Amino acid sequence: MAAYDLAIRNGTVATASDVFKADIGIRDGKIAAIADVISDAAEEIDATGLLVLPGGIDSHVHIAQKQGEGIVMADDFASATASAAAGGNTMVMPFALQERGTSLRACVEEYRKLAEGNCVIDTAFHLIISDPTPEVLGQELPALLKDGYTSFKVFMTYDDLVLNDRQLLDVFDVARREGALVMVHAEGYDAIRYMTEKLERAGDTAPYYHAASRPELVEREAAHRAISHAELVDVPLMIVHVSGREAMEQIRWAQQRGLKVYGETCPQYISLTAEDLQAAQGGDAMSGAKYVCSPPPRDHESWDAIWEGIRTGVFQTFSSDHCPFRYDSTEGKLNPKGRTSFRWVPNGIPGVETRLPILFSEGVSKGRISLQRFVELSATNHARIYGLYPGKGAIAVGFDADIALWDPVRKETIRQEILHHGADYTPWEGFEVTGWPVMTIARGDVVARDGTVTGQPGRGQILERGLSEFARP
Ligand code: DUC
Ligand code: ZN
Ligand code: ZN
Repeated sequence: MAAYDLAIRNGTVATASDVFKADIGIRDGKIAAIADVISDAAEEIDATGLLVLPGGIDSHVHIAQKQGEGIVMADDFASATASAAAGGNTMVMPFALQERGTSLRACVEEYRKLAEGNCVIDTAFHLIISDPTPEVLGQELPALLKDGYTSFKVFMTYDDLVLNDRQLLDVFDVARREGALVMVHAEGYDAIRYMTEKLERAGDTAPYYHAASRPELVEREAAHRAISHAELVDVPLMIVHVSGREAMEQIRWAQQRGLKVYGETCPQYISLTAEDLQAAQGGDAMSGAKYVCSPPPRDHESWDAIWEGIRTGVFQTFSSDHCPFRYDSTEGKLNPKGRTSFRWVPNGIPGVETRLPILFSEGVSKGRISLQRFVELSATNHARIYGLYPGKGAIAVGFDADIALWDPVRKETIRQEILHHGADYTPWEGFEVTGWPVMTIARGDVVARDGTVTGQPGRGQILERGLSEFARP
C-alpha cells in the first residue's frame, strides 16, 4: 500500500512566510509530509512550473441570504461553493442572518438546512445580529458562540438591519464577555437617508446616484464611531469592506493608538470606480445597477489608498463580499422598484470566483505585494482571525490538504461565460489578469481543474470554529 493517497510534485510552495520547492504528501485529506521528494503515493499531480498555495478562504460572502420582498439572491450553496472552488478557494464563510422579531437560533438552524448536503467546499457561518433583544444577547448569542459560531456582523445602515449606538455598545459588550469577533458594516444610516432623499427630490434616481448617496465621509464617520464605541467597551473590531482612504485612515489611526482594530478590503475597491455605475454614452442607465454595492467603488486615488493599506498592514484580509443578484431579472437588479430609484436596487455584486485572480494579478504579478503577502491576505489571516487556525489556511503538516495550484504566467480575460456563479453577469467582464488558479484540492480531493468543477455538492463540511485570539480584548 502506498504511503500517501496523493502527492503534489515539483511545485513551488508558498506560505505566509516562505517560498520553497517541495513535494507534498497527502493522506486521509490532510497534509502528511512536505519533503524534497515524495514518490510513494497512489496518485501524483505534476506541479512543474506551478505555485502550490493554501486554498483561498473567503471570509466574507453572502449566499442564499433572505432579501426584501421579491428579491432573490443568485446563488444557492451548490453554485456559490462551486464558483468559489473554480476560483481557487477551499472554504467560504457566509452569514446566517437574524430577521427582526425572530429568534437568532431559529434563523441559524433554517440557514444551516440550506447548506447541508449542498456545499462543494467547506463552509462556516458568521451571524448577523439585527435585533439584539435581552433574550438574544443574554442567551441565544452566548449559546451559539459556544456552538462554534464565533463571529458576527452588525450594520450601521439599512432599514431592516441598522443598530443604534446603544445597541452597538450592548452587542460589543457581549462580544467582549464571550470572546466573539465583531465585524462592522460602517456606513451611517442617517447621512445616507438624508442624501438619498435629497437626490430623489432632485430626480437623481438612476443607479449612478447610489455612489453619490454614500460618499466616503459617510463611511469614515461610521468607522470612527464604531472604533470609538469599541474603545469604550474595550473590544476588538473588524471593519469590513473598506472602500478608500478615509475609512482606511481611521483604522490606521486606531491601530497606531494600540487598539485591536482590523481591516478588510475587496477587489471592487482596487479595480472598479463610481464611474462604472454610469452607463456608457447612449447606454441604458440601468446597466449601472450591475455595479451597485455598498460601500460603492470610488476612484483611482482610492485604489492607491487601498494598496497603501494593504502594503503597510492596515488590512489583514482581502475578501470578495460576494453578494450576487441577477441583472436581467425582476427578482434582481432590474426589479420594478429599482427602476424608480437606486434606493431599491439590491446592493451587492458577484465576485467569489474572481477575488483571487484579481488580487494575484494586480498585486503579485504587478509587483505590488509579495507572494507571501498574497497567501496571508487570501487564506492564512482569514483562518487565524476567524478561529480556524491551526488546521486551515497554511501548507503545513497536519493541516487540511486545502491547496490551490496556480499558473503564475497564464493570461486570462475574465468573462461571464467562464464563471460558475448563479449571476448572469460579472462586473469584471473583459478584465485581463496574469496568474490563474488551474486546480483546487480540498481535503485532498480535486474539486476544480482547468475551469471544470469536479467536486460534488455535499462533500464540503459545515465547520464549527474556535474562539479567535484576535478577539481577545
Ligand atoms: N454589505 C455587505 O457586506 N454585502 C453586501 C451588501 C452590504 O451592504
Ligand atoms: Zn456590509
Ligand atoms: Zn457583505
